[in-house]
Amino acid sequence: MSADDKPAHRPGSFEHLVSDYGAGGEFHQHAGEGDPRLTTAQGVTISDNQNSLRVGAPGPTLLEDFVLREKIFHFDHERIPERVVHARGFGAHGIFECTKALGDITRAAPFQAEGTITETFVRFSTVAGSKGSPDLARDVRGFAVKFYTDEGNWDLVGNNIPVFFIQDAIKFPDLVHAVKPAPDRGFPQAQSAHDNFWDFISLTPEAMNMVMWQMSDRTIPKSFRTMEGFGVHTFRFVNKAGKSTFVKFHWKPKQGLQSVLWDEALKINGFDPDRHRRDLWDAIKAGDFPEWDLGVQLFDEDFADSFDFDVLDPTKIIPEELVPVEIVGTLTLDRVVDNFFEETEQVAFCTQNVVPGIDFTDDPLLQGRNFSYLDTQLKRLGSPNFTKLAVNAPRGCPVHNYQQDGHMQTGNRKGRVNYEPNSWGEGPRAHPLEGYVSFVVKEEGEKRRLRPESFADHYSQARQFYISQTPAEQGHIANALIFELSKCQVEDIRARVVAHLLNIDGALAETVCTGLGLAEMPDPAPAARPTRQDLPPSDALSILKNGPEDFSGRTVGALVGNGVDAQLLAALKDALSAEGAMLKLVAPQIGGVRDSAGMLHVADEKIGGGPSVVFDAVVILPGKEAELIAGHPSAQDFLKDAHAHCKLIGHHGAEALIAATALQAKVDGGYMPLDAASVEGFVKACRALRFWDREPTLAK
Ligand code: HDD
Repeated sequence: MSADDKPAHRPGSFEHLVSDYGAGGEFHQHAGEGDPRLTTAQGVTISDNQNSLRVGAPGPTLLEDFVLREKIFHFDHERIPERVVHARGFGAHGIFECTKALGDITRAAPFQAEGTITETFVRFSTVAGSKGSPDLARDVRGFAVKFYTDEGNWDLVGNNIPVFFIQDAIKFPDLVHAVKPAPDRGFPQAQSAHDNFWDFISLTPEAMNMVMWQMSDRTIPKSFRTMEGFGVHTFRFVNKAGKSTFVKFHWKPKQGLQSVLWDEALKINGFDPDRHRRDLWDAIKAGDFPEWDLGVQLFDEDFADSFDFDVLDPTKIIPEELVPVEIVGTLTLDRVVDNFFEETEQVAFCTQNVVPGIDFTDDPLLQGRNFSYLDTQLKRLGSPNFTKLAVNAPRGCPVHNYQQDGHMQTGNRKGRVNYEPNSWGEGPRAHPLEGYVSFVVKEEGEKRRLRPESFADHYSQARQFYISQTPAEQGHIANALIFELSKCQVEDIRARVVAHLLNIDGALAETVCTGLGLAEMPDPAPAARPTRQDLPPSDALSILKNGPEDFSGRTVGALVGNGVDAQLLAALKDALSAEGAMLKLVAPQIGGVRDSAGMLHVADEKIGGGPSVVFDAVVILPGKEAELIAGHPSAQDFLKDAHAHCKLIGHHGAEALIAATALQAKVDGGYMPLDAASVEGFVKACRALRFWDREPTLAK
């Protein structure tokens, strides 16, 4: 609990509950001396906030009671429409520091000089679930960054996956309808494991690359802090001379990539549906500020012409091996919001928000997005004046224009001039040199509804993604597909997806077909282009090949009992703190345990409230309470889950618990006996995050 989470009054006291009965028998709870006065929205001090104005006791309540009516009226109107997608999200403030100037490539303000600091606001989100849905849903994560640059706001509205399901914005409403709860029954919530989603996907071959990413562990990140972000589309950088360079944006977490396992995700959702938002809040509050490097892939028309795929096709990546990612700056999130609604809920990201030096391309998905975001903000926020809200208003530069009035206007210009040109000698004018100038592109062609042929290869990069994964990751993709398709009730839909998998990887299709118990392998789906077998694997596409270098920022959960070895506990705490990691205690009571030297250690969680799924590694140190802990079902789950989730397990005196969970015969190299001398070795082993060798043994 941080200082500002602590209540002001003494523990156990009722001093802030000053209550009495007035002379007429009225019950009051009121301010103490010096407390700020409670007022109506009109500033009138309220005498009684507990009782409405009545005739007699209990009496009819009077319509005259403006205090009651104003309070209820405002409450009745508190909700605004949630975002049609990305409704569940969490935001934080930060700064972006340029570490490599790009003045020759772009005139965009954040990149003009090394060391330039630009304020930012970031909102992470899931896509499909409603505002109250759990954080660990299998879903794409939004990664939206608002840069308050000196030349206006630039919004980079990306995801944690570098490709998208569809190639044209016209298909977006269908995609979203298909994944959201079915309209007749209103479920399932926050999941893609249902017929409508897979029906749509199985009829949308262009989605297959994204489906591979979606079925990978990318969609169940350990934390927002351990996922990448991508701008997805190809954008343009434009320099002062008007020269354009294509650019793709990448956010690379300094914390390393890390995801959870599907079974963990399911359990975390039950134990702590707010896991990701709590994690970000706690880390920032603790001063452990998460950081991401901003990388750019820069390329020109010649590369675009020679590349195997169309750089305007948002279902394709450009492998880092072909165009390296150059790091040009670092984003640091260092401040939580003061108010969730005012900032996180009301922040309005728009892909159309670009600044001089950044421009769009003809990517048909991006073009459609540029309409959708501005449009949706009016619906959500109810007024075109949403740009005046502090979280949305530009910070580094003045705003001068003749836009006026509208709901909740607070910033109309003073004076009589509200048009341009005028001869009053007042008011802002456009500036042809400093203003935003769209990059000049010659366009020609027939006006038709068409999809370019250069967008036609739907499988080659899906295959490339799949073959870039480690065997463990490939196994997770197969399991995810089997899980999701098993939730589809219509066998034909399952078979249609397997038919697409055949175009990606025969062995994967075989595993999924068997896992589903399909009567027979379907024929491959008709493909507009044959799958290329020659695209080489790319290490950048794997999570496990891009994990953290150390165990910093991670947490070990210690199952402890009274009498826990004092020396061992101290050594463990020291070793973890030297690594930048934390130890959390899970004890029979939240009040804590006394160690072998009689010292009290307050617990972070009670057994049952702190399951091993929320920790990166565990230690079992039951002290004198080995039997009691061994008999506790939640303690057994703690160990069984840590085992099943391939976690490192340090232990001392845990034989009874290991026996109670029948794991004696399965103790492997991921189990490490602990004493004060071996804790450092344990912490080093934890850097691997998982003991993957265990995974193939689990089903046996
Ligand atoms: Fe979108 C929100 C990311 C395609 C229409 N989108 C939204 C957010 C993110 C993305 C991160 C949440 C912003 C926030 O935190 O407030 N969207 C993407 C990416 C896409 C994408 C990376 C593909 C590359 N989106 C996309 C299309 C359309 C939309 C094709 C419509 C044609 N997206 C919206 C929206 C949302 C939105 C309806 C809902 C709430 C909002 O905008 O502010 O306009």
